[in-house]
Amino acid sequence: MLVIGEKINGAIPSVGEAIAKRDEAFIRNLARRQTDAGADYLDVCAGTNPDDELDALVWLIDIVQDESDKPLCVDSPDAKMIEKVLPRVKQNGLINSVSGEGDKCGIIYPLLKGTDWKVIALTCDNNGIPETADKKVAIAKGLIEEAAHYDIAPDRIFIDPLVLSLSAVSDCMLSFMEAVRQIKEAYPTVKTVSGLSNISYGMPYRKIVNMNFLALALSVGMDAAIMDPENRDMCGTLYAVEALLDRDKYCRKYNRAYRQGKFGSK
Ligand code: THG
Repeated sequence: MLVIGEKINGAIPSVGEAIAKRDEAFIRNLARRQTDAGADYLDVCAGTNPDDELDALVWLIDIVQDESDKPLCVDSPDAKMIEKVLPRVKQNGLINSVSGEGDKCGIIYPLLKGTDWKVIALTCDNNGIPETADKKVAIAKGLIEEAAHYDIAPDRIFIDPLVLSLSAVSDCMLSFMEAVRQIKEAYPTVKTVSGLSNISYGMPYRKIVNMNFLALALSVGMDAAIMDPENRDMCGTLYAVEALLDRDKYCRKYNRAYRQGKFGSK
């Protein structure tokens, strides 16, 4: 499974502060640590202040790609913002994100045409985030079919079925898993991705819920997670579950990661 390092996100209070102060060393440190921890992509999200988003995102992109060789996951709720900052990115990575809302496809998909950028596609539209698997799958299919008009093959698309919070919607994990299954059945080469922490919103001891979310999502074939690559419990879960699902012959990766100190007691 691919790991998208989540830590460079202005919505995290300490990071938002560092962005406001333009504290370069703080951001470099996050980029370095996530790279050393084995992240495949580094998410960069300027966060909550729309007046400063363009300037902040360009600043983040410049620093992160100077510090790390990892490709970026360019994260903004504003498709026009992604369009503006993309020329600044040196190595093709992952756009986070497109969805069925407004004209996002019309802005984002042309950016991918003729490149090897990949894209995260959220299963939401102008009606919001659907609860049922059927509606998630219908939106995913629409986003994949629309991408084909721009010569974007399904293997460049990571569908994010947007899991809700378990404390509010008690079958949200079941509909998430059913959506992943149906999407993969319809498009065997399409990828799937999720953040790991929405599920436990409003619950105590969130990490136990998040870890088990990862395990169940891996069991239906989730391909990538937006997560903290330095979270030792989550890394342990990831390696153990991949081995349990026979994706790690002779548990070699599990054993190596343990020897490298990626999980286990310190
Ligand atoms: N899907 C897509 N993009 C996304 C999300 C998603 N982008 C934003 C968000 N959700 C994923 N990013 C974060 C970033 C930080 C945290 C949660 C989600 C967070 N971090 C804790 C902190 O830094 O304090 C630490 C968490 C830990 O140690 O595990 O809460 O769903 N496409």
